Amino acid sequence: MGILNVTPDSFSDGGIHESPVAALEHARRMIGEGADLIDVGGESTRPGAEPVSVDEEIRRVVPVIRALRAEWEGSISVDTMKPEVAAAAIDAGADVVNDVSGLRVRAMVDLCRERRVGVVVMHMQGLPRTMQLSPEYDDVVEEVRSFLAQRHEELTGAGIDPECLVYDPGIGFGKTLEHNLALLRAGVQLAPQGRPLLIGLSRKRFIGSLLGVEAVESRSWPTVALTAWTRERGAMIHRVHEVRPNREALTMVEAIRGGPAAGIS
Ligand code: HH2
Repeated sequence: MGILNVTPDSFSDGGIHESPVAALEHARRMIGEGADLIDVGGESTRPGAEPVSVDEEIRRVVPVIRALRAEWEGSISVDTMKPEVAAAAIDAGADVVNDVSGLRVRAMVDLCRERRVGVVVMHMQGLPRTMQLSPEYDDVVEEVRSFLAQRHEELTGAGIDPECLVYDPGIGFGKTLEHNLALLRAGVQLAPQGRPLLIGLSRKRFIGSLLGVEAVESRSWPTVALTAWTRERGAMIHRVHEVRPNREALTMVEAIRGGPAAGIS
């Protein structure tokens, strides 16, 4: 999953793909590098980020999704917590909703059921503006696992097809370094009912904390290493800023595992 942030303030690529033309170019590059899915976001969720209005978020994401859909048949997800934005994105051609709040708003649940889109259900403690102030858990792995299992029951109970659901522990969303490491260690056991696990760790702050580096660019190589490692722990979708090296790492892992890429000569 290639990340396309159409925002002025995202932590890694804020302001770079703000115009629809630049955003489309970047999407094409990521597709050329092997992305199966493009995740379009119009609101930064970095710690401390200010919320964006519905109209502004629609203004940012819809033209990009519409243009990308006109030329590409792959999956397009919209990274939003707002049902109004998700609805406009689906009308423009998105077929997956990536909701970092885990579909807290009932209208989002109804929309995803009615439009029968794919759904990424993520765990987050608190909200982006305050989530990193003092995250606390008794047992982070058990709490995230049981939150996702409970959401699975509730969402399928509300009529969403279980085949549409993908789960994500939400690395860095209301979690300390130790919490993130424990969740990565747990891997696939976090996903309910054998549903696919998505991991988003690309260039995140915990990598900088472990290595003692500030610049986000210094977090790219460790991201690639962790993509390979999380694949071994069962993750099936990897949300990344730089597609090529991560795709290459996955091709290597699949070849060793004897999986889908094994036939490549
Ligand atoms: N992380 C970010 C945003 N959306 N969605 C899922 N499912 N999982 C994640 O881990 C995740 C996500 C944060 O990364 P990024 O989009 O690069 O930054 P920003 O929120 O500042 O735009």
